[in-house]
Amino acid sequence: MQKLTGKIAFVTGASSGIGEATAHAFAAEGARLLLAARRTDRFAELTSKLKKAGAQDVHTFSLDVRDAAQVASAVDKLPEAWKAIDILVNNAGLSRGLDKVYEGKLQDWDEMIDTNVKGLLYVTRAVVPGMVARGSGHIVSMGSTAGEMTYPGGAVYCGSKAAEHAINDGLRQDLLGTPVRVTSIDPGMVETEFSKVRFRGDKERAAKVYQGLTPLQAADVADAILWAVTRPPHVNIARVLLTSIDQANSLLFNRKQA
Ligand code: NDP
Ligand code: 8X3
Repeated sequence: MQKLTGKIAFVTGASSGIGEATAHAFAAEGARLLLAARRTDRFAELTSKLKKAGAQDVHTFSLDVRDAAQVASAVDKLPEAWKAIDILVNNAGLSRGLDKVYEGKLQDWDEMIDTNVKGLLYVTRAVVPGMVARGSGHIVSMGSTAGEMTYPGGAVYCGSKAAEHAINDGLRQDLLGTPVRVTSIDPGMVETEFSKVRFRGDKERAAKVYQGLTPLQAADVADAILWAVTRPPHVNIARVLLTSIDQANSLLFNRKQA
């Protein structure tokens, strides 16, 4: 029997990077995948790959996690067969810019806080009551080394991930006495579209982030997520902090000169 046979896993931000890799890891274990993002044009090809990889079924929909009403309605209107969500992966997130706080752009701050903090809360609020009512569930949220240690220019993104840590810990406390589990996955640098998004499509600047070192890949993080959700039901993995061998923390890297 595969580890997640027939389990419904809802992954936000499944159109790229860690979310997409998590969908692949879960597909290989026979999960039923509920995938959401804004760029739904990516989902047709992904769905067919995931089914080939072993997903029992795939249901995709458009979702902007920043829109509280849209989140509540999307979860409420899920087809009956998809309502009993077993695993929520709160993955949708982004950074914008690398500016000093006193020079930062208000639009960038709003986007990061609305997505990484408020969006995570909206999705959690919509999904978790069902888990509590059914007496089973697991919420995995994407934290970061950035939430542990702030780096120059990253104050607001780092603040949003520090907030994720607090919300993750608070949620675990609030769910104590239920069988619902709560995990934060906290990677260091992962090579995804993250830096391209941060620098608004500047590919050269994005590539420099990973220059001279071996970063984590999305599949490495998906592997940690899969591990956390497949522990025995009485085991709650509170946090997993993982970095590549070339990173010690938010500020310390082993970068080879070109
Ligand atoms: P990507 O840019 O590759 O993926 C981000 C995903 O989030 C996309 O699928 C995007 O989909 C989705 N997303 C962004 N905004 C929204 C929104 N408003 N509503 C719905 N979906 C949204 O980056 P990663 O895979 O690297 O990032 C995934 C998570 O991992 C983030 O929370 C990030 O902070 C975290 N993380 C990343 C690290 C890294 O170094 N890459 C390290 C530590 C944590 P779409 O645009 O189609 O909506
Ligand atoms: C993403 C990792 O260090 O680029 O959370 O902020 S970092």
